[in-house]
Parts: sequence; structure tokens; C-alpha cells
Amino acid sequence: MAYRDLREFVRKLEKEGELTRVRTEVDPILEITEVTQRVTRANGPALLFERPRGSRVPLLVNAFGSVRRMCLAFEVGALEEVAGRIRGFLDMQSPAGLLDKIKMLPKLAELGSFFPKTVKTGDCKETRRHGDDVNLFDFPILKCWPQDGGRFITFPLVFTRNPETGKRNVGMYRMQVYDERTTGMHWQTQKHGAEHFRRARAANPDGRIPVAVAIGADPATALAGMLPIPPDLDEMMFAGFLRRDAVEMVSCETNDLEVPANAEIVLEGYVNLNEMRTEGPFGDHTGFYSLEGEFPVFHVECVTHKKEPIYLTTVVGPPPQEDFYMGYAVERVFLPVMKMQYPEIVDVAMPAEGIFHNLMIVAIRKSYPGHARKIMNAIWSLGQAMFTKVIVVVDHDVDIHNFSELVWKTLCALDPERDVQFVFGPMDSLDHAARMQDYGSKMGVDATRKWASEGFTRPWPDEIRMDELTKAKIDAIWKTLAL
Ligand SMILES: Cc1cc2nc3c(=O)[nH]c(=O)nc-3n(C[C@H](O)[C@H](O)[C@H](O)COP(=O)(O)O)c2cc1C
Ligand SMILES: [Mn+2]
Repeated sequence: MAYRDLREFVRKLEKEGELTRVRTEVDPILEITEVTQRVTRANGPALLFERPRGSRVPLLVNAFGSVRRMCLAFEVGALEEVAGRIRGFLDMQSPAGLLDKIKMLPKLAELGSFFPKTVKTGDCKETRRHGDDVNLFDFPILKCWPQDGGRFITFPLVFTRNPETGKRNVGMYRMQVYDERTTGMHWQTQKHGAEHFRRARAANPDGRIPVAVAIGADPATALAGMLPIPPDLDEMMFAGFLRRDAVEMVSCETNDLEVPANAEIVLEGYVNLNEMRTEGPFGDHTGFYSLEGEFPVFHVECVTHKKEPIYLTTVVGPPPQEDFYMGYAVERVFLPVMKMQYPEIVDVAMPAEGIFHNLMIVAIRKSYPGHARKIMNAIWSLGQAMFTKVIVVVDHDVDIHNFSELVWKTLCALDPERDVQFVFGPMDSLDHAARMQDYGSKMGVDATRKWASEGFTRPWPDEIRMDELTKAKIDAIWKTLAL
């Protein structure tokens, strides 16, 4: 049974010993971050701060900060189960006869049940405030790090519509609070919210677009904003797939957008297409501050929330943080999709230190000359994997989750001048080393065995391994050696 809402997930975490309540008053300005850091560094539990200073609303953080909690969020024993379900749908064959068609019906019915459902009302409407009654400071919004430009909503679901197709998008874009009713809207250049903004602006430069923001929902829905799925594919449909039950959506009070009915808090408003404002700095998941930049502004006209809402947030900073586990789940869950397009891919790893966009290791079953470079180019053109600054491609027999084996075999396989290539393209907005904002160079490292058909005419040595016969002989006398 899918979680009804965030508090049902909180109860589950508590039952599983994965959540601790903090009853002491702690300040959302810096102090909650420091407490959270100490707990996460010790692989500790989710924290429910019951008395954040200056607010009557409790704050939930680190709810997804371990593989176990991500599994609880998706109600699976292992993330591979979610991947397996995706594979099941991707593998669906076109039915040959009537019997095959009948066999497919339950699967199709299941697919149909994932589409979001519009309902009349929901818990997120229990309390409503309009206009001057709106005050974002009612909520315990964090200032995370000392040089942050202010307080930031860090775990929002930002809803917009493609002005041309009317299709919905949901993105997780942080929001700097400027005053009671105004925030920044940090959708980075290549993200879908930013694309909606640009398309609307091209049509009507002085207009505005409606925006709704939901904070906190059942775990699959709350996480859907970070999913790297293609434009115009509905994140709420994907959330329905993840939770195995349709997401119920309700209409906003003041515009034609819809938000999850079970959201803890909803902010409704608009973004002016001719207004930009300085956003940042913000202590980011690179472990450095992302510096000030110009971003659109979100004007809040209406707030609705549950009677006693929980404010869901996360802290980013030097890796690994909570978002590493969210990203790791995405890596595991989407691997079958990558493998469907590129069956030669055996495994993919994005170590925490690479903060997703800096390093991707790919193991492939190489079968033609230049194959490693083909995979690099494929990854640089695959959705948000375009941001990958360094790609290392190795042969299928390297255990890429074993970092020491990976480094050893990669370095042994290299003739650097021959095996490294540079390309230019879009960069992650947070990359502070790129020569320009959002644009720079990337590096591909071909650490596969080189073939004669790739111009390598020397012999390639075998890896050292003892033969089985000798091992068996020594096994037989091992005890007598008393070593
Ligand atoms: C904790 C966290 C914070 C994030 N903050 C931002 C942000 O401020 N701006 C942004 O563009 N992406 C941010 N992201 C990444 C986006 O949520 C992610 O790229 C998502 O796929 C974007 O949705 P879209 O593809 O519909 O645009 C954040 C992700 C996480 C996990
Ligand atoms: Mn999207």
C-alpha cells in the first residue's frame, strides 16, 4: 500500500528505528544544519525537529539519507527491485496471438493505474491564506551555511506548464526567501522550468507564468522533482509508477495548475517574465558555495497547508550528503533504461566525490573499434548526463564499485595522449571551474583494453591469477601449514 502522505512515512521511519525526534529548541539559522551534519557524518537517522526556533511547524530532514531509507521510501527490499519493475515494462513484447494479448492486459491495466488522478479536494487545503496573510516566515526555512545569501526552501516541487504544449513539469529547484511573499526561482539554464520560462517570455516578454510549489508529500511524490526524465514526460506519472498508485492532484486556488492533494504545504503564485533578481550565494552540494547569479522571482499569492504541516527540507554541502542517496537511487533505478538504449553498458557508477556531474564510470562489453568513445558521446547526449565532466570507460570485467580496483586498472590501461579526449558542451550551472557559466570542456578517458583494430599492435598482457589446480592443492594442505 502506497504511503498516504509524508507523516505516514515519518511513522514508518520511526517504527523502523530510522527517525529521531529532537525536542529541544534549535534555530533553523545554521544550528539545524550543524546538528544534521553531525548526525549524517555518523550515518545517523532522519531527524524531526519538533521545535525549530521561531516557528510552530516541525521540520523533517535527512529523511532519505541512506540506502535503507530510500528503499523504505519506495517500499522495496533493494533498489534493484524498482529497476526490475522498469525492465519488466521495457521488455514488453508486442503480442503475437490472442493469448499473448490477454496475458498482457493486467500489465497494461497496471500501467493505466499510474496516471495522476484529479480529485476535488485534499488535506493540503485544510488551511488557506491569501495576499497579505501570506507569510513564508511561518515556516522554519533554513539558512544552511554561514555565507548563504539568506534562507532557502531546499526541497520544493516546482510545478509549471509548458506554454506551448500545456504539459506539466515538476522540478526540484531551491528557492531563496527574499521576504514574506517573495522568493528566488533557481531553475538552472538547461532545466525544464527554465525552458518553460523562456518559451513564455518569447511569446509575451512582459507577461507572467503561473507557478505552484508543493513542499512535502508521500516519499515517491516528494522525490519526483529530482528525476532526470525527458521534457513533457509527467513526473507525477512517474511518481505514480514508483508508489504503485496514482498520485491524487487538486486544483490550485488561484491558477489552473494542479498540486498533489496530500502535500504538506502549497505555495501558489507567479513568475514575472521580465523580472530577475540576484540569487545566492548558497552552500551547495559541490561542497563549495554557488556564487550569486541572476534568476527569476516567485511571487506568492496564496498558501494552503495541512492543519499541522510538517516542513520537509534537506541540507546540501560537502559530499556525501542526503542528496547522494537520492542520486544513487536514481542511478540504480534508471540503469535499465540506459541499458535498453545502450545494451553494451554493463554497469555505471557515480562516486559521491564526483557529485553526480563530475564523474561517471561506465563498464562496457566492448565489441568494435572506438566503442568506448561511442559510449562517451552517447552519455554526453543523454538528458542530464550531458553535464558529466569526466567519463571513464572500462571493460566489463572491472568491478567499478570497487574504487581501488577501478583506479588500478584504469591507470594501467592508459596511454594518456592516445586515450584521453576533450569535447566542449553544456556544463552544470554549479561548475565553478568552467571557463564560462554553463559552458566548458569535458574529458573522456578510454580505459578499455586496446585492440589491433584500434591501431594497438603490441600484445596486451593477461591479468595475474593463480590457476585452480594449484589453489586446490594448497587448500588441501592449508591447515597443516598452520599459517
Ligand atoms: C536537494 C536538491 C536540490 C536541487 N536544487 C536545484 C536547483 O536549485 N536548481 C536546479 O536547476 N536543479 C536543482 N536540483 C536538480 C534538479 O532537481 C534535477 O536536475 C531535476 O531533474 C530537474 O527537473 P527538470 O528536469 O524537470 O527540470 C536539485 C536536486 C536536489 C536533489
Ligand atoms: Mn522535467
